[in-house]
Amino acid sequence: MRIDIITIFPEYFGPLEVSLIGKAAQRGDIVFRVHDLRNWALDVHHSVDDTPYGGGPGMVMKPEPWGEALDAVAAVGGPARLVVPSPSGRPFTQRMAAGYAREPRLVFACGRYEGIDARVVEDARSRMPVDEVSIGDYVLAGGEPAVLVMTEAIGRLLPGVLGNAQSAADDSFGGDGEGPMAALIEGPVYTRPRVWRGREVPPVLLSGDHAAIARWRHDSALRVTAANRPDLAARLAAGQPAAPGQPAAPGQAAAPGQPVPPGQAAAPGSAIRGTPPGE
Ligand code: JD8
Repeated sequence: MRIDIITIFPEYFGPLEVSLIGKAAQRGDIVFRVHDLRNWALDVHHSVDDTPYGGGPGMVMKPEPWGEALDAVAAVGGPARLVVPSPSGRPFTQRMAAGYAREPRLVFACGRYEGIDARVVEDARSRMPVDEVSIGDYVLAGGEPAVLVMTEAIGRLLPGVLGNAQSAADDSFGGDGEGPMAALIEGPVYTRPRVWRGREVPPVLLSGDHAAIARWRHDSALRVTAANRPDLAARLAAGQPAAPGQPAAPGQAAAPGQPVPPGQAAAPGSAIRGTPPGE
């Protein structure tokens, strides 16, 4: 798969050389091309932003550099889907990550400031499929961190990138956003030593009884899902383990989750895997 990224901060994408994704890129399983938008800012000052029509705070990204950049990037490397991170986009889900992992080519357009002049996406839609996507309900300063998040979620689903295909399927939300784990988040995990600071690993995990272990893990997953994700638990109870946050149809909002009553949510960090030493 080929991934092009257009940004005013190419240095932001250093992390793509690290870890699982970095190794996949070294092998050529993913080809990353990071482009500096200013290469297409053709005025003397290489400006990429201007004041918003209608007034208001901040600056808006000018359409001309984006138009030139997208024309140039789309002209090489075969047909592509354009993905534009935006706080007002459709929610990015595991199901979308799985769909993107099957595309031969993605182009990500990273906005900054108050966003990109809306005509850029309109214009691009006349030539290629375009998705405006949000990675969550919080406000970032630009699209770059969203692209790092999405490329990691996509990259680890590519054939050969994750050592063990089963580990993707067993993930929270499941490998493709379908299947039995689609609406469950994972329970706690343990490694040696068996007793650490007086805390024992649940004995069932040492029992060798694989059916009992599978039951325990499923129960743990249900418990953590109920405590931390009442929205997912409600879907499970209704017998609709659909991918979370997935709208029924494009442009239609997903069903809102129930808020967590104070005191009902698990304590911060409980049953959530902490950072093991050396990572
Ligand atoms: C792209 C500019 C910042 C957006 C004013 C300051 C995604 N889940 C997400 N939250 N925020 C973004 C996101 C934010 C962005 C840009 C993505 C480009 N900003 C602007 C408009 C309002 N802020 C995002 N994916």
